Amino acid sequence: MLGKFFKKPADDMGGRVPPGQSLTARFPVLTYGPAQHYDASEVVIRISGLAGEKTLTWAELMALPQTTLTYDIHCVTHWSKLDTEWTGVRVTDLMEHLKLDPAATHVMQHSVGGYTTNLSLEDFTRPENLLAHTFGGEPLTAEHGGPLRLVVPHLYFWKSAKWLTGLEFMAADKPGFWEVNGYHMRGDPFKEQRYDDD
Ligand SMILES: Nc1nc2c(c(=O)[nH]1)N[C@H]1C(S)=C(S)[C@@H](COP(=O)(O)O)O[C@H]1N2
Ligand SMILES: [Mo]
Repeated sequence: MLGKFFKKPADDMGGRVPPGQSLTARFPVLTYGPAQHYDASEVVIRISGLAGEKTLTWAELMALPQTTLTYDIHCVTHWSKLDTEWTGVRVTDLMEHLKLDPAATHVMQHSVGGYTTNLSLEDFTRPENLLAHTFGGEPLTAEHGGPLRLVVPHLYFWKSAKWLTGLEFMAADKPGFWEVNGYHMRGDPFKEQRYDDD
């Protein structure tokens, strides 16, 4: 028993890998529907709801501080990938340029093609979250959400919208695309919040 107690589970890297996940060195593509192909010059992020109406162009986003961070990502389809490196604008740096109504409690991410996913304001404004345009030092490919996607690494990866087009600030929580279809409203991988009854 003692031996078992002291032995780390084979592949959880000392607690870095959430329950039910396997490590992959590959970078699987998971998209509902086709990938979206468009140029960085066409990127416009529309801010709406309880942060006023505002648009941010690619040039405006590139003029904000750029941050490179390395962290692990976890997909609800049971793969995790360690030490992925992303560059982009921190959500917290973007928020400094928005006038947030104190009534805002949640955010809906909107994408080209209609994909949406919801976050609480607390989950959205974590310091490690990025509006990312670069992966491992290379421009983010279309398959992985380039030119610009959100990366929210502490939640399952469906909470990170590819081909981001809008951030809608809301006074209540509302399910996005997969949440309407039975996925959990929050999606914490360490709590295995996969489905809405987890
Ligand atoms: N716009 C959009 N964003 C999306 C998706 C999608 O289908 N459309 N899939 C989500 C899911 S389920 C996952 S696991 C990740 C996958 O990102 P990847 O293809 O870069 O691995 O993107 C998320 N963001
Ligand atoms: Mo996913």
